Amino acid sequence: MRLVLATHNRDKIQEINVLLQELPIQILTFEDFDSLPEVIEDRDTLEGNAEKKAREIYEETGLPAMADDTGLFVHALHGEPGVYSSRYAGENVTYADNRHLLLKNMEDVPLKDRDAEFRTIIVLMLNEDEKFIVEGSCSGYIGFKEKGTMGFGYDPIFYLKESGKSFAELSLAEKNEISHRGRALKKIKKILEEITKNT
Ligand code: ITT
Repeated sequence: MRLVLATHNRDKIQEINVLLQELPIQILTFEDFDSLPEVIEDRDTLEGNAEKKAREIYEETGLPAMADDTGLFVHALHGEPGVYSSRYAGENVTYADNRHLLLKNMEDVPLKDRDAEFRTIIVLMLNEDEKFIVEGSCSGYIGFKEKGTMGFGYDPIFYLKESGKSFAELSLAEKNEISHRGRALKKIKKILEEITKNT
């Protein structure tokens, strides 16, 4: 079975590849195609955007496609940046720009009110009639400064309550074990195991 990852985000691809590597599946990315269209994420929910990405890439390639849409929901900011996490500081910004704006907007928020949650929705589109939707989330809080050098995106400012470590202080395997994406991917892995068992 071949599966196309409907994402241009190399950091996500790395996390997904590690978790699904044991499956008898050939994972393809945008690099395996001459050109895959950039899907415009114009829906106002994670599910809407994940569905759109998976569907457009499925229609373009004719192959099963899987898309992940993720957001960081900060309670003190009424759920911001949420669905707009990749463009929080504007269009064409860096991960660091987004983190700096978030830290600035949280400047006066005391530790007890800094709770946040990562949420991921993954849509797996096998064909026109078969679609699976799973979710995964991870709770933590926004620190006062960046810590750690691993991971990507908001990882250096997202801290876990139990250990006080930021996601950027965890190895890829440690992050995958407890993260929003790791949790969603474990559900997808079960589905794919069933599918490949019967083919
Ligand atoms: P695709 O749509 O091409 O998959 P994207 O980077 O636009 O890539 P999302 O909209 O799902 O992906 O992600 C929004 C942003 O949230 C992303 O750009 C990162 O800044 C951040 N993000 C996503 N997953 C993350 C993670 O596991 N750790 C830290 N930040 C993450």
